Amino acid sequence: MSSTPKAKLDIDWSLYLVTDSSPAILGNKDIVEVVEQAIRGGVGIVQYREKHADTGIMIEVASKLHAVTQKYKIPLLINDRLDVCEAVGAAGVHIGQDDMTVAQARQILGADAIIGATASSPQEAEKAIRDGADYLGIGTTFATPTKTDTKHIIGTRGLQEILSKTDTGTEKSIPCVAIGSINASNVQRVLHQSAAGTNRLNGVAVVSAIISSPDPEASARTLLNLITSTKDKFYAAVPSNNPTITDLNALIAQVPSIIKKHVSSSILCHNMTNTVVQNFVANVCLATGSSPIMSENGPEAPDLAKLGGALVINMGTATPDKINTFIEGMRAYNALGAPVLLDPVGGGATSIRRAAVKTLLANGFFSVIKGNEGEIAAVAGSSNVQQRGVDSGPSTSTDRDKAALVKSLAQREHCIVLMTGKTDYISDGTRTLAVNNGSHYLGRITGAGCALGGVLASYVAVHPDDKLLAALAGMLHYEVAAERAVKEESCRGPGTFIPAFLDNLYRFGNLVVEDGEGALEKGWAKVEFLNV
Ligand code: 3NM
Repeated sequence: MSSTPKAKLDIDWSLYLVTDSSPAILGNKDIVEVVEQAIRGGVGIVQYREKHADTGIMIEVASKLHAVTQKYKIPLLINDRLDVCEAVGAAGVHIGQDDMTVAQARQILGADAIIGATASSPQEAEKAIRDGADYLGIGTTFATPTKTDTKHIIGTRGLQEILSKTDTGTEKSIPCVAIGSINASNVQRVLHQSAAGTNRLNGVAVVSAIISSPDPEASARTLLNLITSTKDKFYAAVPSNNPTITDLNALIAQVPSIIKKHVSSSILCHNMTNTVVQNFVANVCLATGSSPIMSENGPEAPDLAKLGGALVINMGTATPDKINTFIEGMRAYNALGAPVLLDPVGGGATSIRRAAVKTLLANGFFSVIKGNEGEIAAVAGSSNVQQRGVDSGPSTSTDRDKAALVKSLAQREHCIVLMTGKTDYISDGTRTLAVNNGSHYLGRITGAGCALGGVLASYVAVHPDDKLLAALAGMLHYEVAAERAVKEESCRGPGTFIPAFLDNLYRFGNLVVEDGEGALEKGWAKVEFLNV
């Protein structure tokens, strides 16, 4: 076997190309040319996969591919066929679950060969690692027409389970790439949602997203840019480089400085919200210190996303057109790693809205998901609360159930989840808090929940390092202002509450700016950590 073109450690796993020469995928293009174009677009490793050709033809194609990959100094692996690998001096092989074992391949090819294995469960992953695999191809992520005999479609949740097992802690952690219907529209979500703590995908493997493309170089470049930007601005709720504050007093002590930062920020709050509440939400944003824009024009989202603010996607009064606009907005903000808040208004009310929630979750990722109990249950897919319109129906869940649901959804979606109600529950998947501030008048006016969404989004944008803390600061700004408003003499009911509330959002924010902690009464934050 000739020398490995690149040391194993040097491989860039971000974008891994698997070939397919069938006419349905390749069309009438030439596979060797397609591979060269893809490498120019940023592919870092190539696997020659051919299930039907004669050995002689395979060796001919493989040696041409080997010449190309050597020219660009990247490794060529051969799917399954050790004989072809040895015949052309390729860098190694990829072994499927139905092929020989990694240990057998290692015996034949030796220590220098790169040997990868397919795994669709934690058990398969653990075995491949024990047997000495150099990397894992994990999936099948989503159903794919490219390979219909796949055993398991595991989704991003299944990837996450496998990734949690690939760092053995003591011995080694090995590179993992996900495979199965991954393309430009879902690659960022796959990277984001599959992460298990700091165990993350090293990249993705694709066939049709590049091989079927009329312009393989451009498709590879687009994919690589999306992958690199997601890795750079990885959107985990709690960044690994930031110690998380887990002491309640220490957490609350940070709140005034975050309110200060927000009040003087004029940070952009981009609302794609429902037609009932637009004016009120814009006024609440202004009163808390953000700068609202109520744009529902999808094509202008990429420009707005560059301005450092946050996007709110509020599903109330949504129509099919608006769902497409939401997707355009979400993609623009996801691409820059900027915060997106989902308010699934009425998400549990009708089958159309439940489907819309699924569509949104499938097309991007959120930093915050907020809603009432029925809405959060609908997002979790565990809806046993039938919503009446946009209000939550009667609940049969205990406080513990609600807190546990919020925490598990936060873990699943890798974001902050807030369930509003008499007690609000908020979690980042690790820390879960109950918040008992606020006023019953907030339940008597329209738009109170929607406006809170706007406030949380811009708070997360001013303090992205700890999104739970940022959202808590936004909630406390909002709910303490409501408490102060009801104490005003002018506040005699829901109608007079609205102006008193806007005044107090503004005045409380300014008071914190001027007096810091001095503005706050003892016990002002009715917050507790929950052990769920
Ligand atoms: N292996 P596309 S799925 C080659 O799950 C292959 O092990 C899979 O093709 C597995 O990127 C797959 O076109 C095909 O969906 C992936």
